[in-house]
Amino acid sequence: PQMSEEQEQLIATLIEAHHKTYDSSYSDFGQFRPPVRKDEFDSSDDCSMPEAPTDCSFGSSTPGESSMNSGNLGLLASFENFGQSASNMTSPFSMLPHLSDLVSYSIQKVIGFAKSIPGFRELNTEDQIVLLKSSVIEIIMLRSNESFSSEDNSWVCGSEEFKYSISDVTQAGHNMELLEPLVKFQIGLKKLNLHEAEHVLLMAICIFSPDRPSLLERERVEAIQERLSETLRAYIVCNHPPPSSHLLYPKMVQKLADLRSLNEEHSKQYLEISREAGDPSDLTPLLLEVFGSPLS
Ligand code: 0VO
Repeated sequence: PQMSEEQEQLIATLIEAHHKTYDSSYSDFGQFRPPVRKDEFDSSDDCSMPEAPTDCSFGSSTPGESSMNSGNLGLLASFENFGQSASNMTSPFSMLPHLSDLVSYSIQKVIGFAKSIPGFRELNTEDQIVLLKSSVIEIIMLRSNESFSSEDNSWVCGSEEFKYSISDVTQAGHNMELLEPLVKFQIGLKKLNLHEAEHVLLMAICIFSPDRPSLLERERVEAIQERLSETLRAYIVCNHPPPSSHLLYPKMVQKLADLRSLNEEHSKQYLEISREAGDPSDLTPLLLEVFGSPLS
């Protein structure tokens, strides 16, 4: 098919909306609560106690009792540690505050993107909320592909401190049951080498999924998704040269299926994290609203 003027305009609108809501310089990341990475080679928690105290009034200082002395220091260290853990133990997930802020910030950007998709504002408010709540983690997984590096399997958002490895996400409470398929998904998506038009259309198509539970007007959602899908197919035919265009559309549809399963696993793990998080304020009010609060 040839692309219509309406389809060209739709793509232009989506690309503009994405540019307004995705900052490729990641300049806001410094406003998030700072990332805290636990040292993998030191199992003891940080307790601001010197490794080898020069003066220790508790240690038996009699010469020849050095083995006994180190034993005392071990006990003392764990005792001090224990005393501090009243505040420390409540935060088992050191990366949670930072990643909560990052995802919370991303949710706001995704909402801004969704609102500028033609047809979204015309839906009833209930369906707008249903579509956003059910798709937002999928859109974050899609948009984060822009910072994902298949070289070292991490999300590179500017500086070293905003580079997120698998280990960093496990330090927010997630486990490999999510991270293994998530990283595979990122690698596979990267390999598709999507044009920007295809990337933004995929996100828009994902938001307008007519099979989300409890939609009031599925047909209207379906009609909008149909228009977006038709535009994507026309774009690929007209602008994506072979061989990479080969089976590109069905491969993109498969990515939407992968996202459903990632969404499901994320929901489970999020629920567990929100239960186990020592401090509820490690999360944000927006996260509690979108992904649910354990107290409800
Ligand atoms: C967004 C990233 C995100 C996930 C699972 C990288 C969840 C994290 C925490 C996660 C996994 C919670 C609570 C953007 C970029 C990078 C930049 O491209 C832009 O929007 O963030 C990741 C997040 C891996 C990386 C949040 O689940 C509720 C523990 C999706």
